[in-house]
Amino acid sequence: MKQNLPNQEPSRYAEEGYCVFYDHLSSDEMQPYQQTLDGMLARIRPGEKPQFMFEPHVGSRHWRTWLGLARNPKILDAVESVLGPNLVLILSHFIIKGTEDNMYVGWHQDQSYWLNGVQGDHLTTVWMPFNPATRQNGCMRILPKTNQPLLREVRAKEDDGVTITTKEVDVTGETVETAVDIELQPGSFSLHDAYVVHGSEPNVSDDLRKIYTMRYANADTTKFRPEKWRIPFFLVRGQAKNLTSYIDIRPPQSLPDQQPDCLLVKNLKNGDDEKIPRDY
Ligand SMILES: O=C(O)CCC(=O)C(=O)O
Repeated sequence: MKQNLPNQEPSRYAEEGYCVFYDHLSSDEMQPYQQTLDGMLARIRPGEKPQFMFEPHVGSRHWRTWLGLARNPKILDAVESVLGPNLVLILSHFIIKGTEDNMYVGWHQDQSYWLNGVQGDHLTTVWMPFNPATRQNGCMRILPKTNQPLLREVRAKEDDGVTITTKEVDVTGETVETAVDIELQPGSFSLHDAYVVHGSEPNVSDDLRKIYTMRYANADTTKFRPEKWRIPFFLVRGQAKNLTSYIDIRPPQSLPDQQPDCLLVKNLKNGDDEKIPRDY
């Protein structure tokens, strides 16, 4: 199979729709996070699915750890290089693929999932591996330059209880030929635009594929609707003139003492969320 090389230039992010950042965090920096994630995976109960560990920076017992990672200055410098200086953390999610779950991620645009609470053309995802992400274990595949700021027609996909994608888009075989495999070691990460089309194949290796995603918005150009979002927005850097309701975690101030009071946390406490693992 032909291998297309990934873009490493933040200055080409706007055109390509993504960029990789190699070796930004050391193995010493990554290790505590890898250990924390492994503890979370060890607590998964029978019938629970690791790919549904949504919003750990708010809902998990390690929420402060994940909130801390989301404001890591090295990560925010990369995000700032493509979104500008005023940054809001909107979401996070572990996308873990098991060895036998056959989970693939269909071609999609992230923005089509978020319109309810976040609208804007300057949204990005940090896609960060906690073990090597390879073609064999189903690393993300990006279709470069598909990031025109418009939403493509989506095909609603039945929620089969396994997939995380329920809104897929059609792409031609010719476009798929241009796909770039985001193969990365821990310590490296990529950023992808919320309009760029991407997906991934199932994991056919003997080990889990462990990815964390952190999603950010440009605070100036994004329209936020906190009342429609089940977790708080967090200001991580710069200013947020367009956003009145948020939790300010800009370094060097300390992280909140209390787990944020929000719909997600209420649902988890009441057992009203049927997908997120109970004790993640
Ligand atoms: O991790 C993957 O395979 C896909 C990632 C993805 O869809 C996303 O981060 O938006």
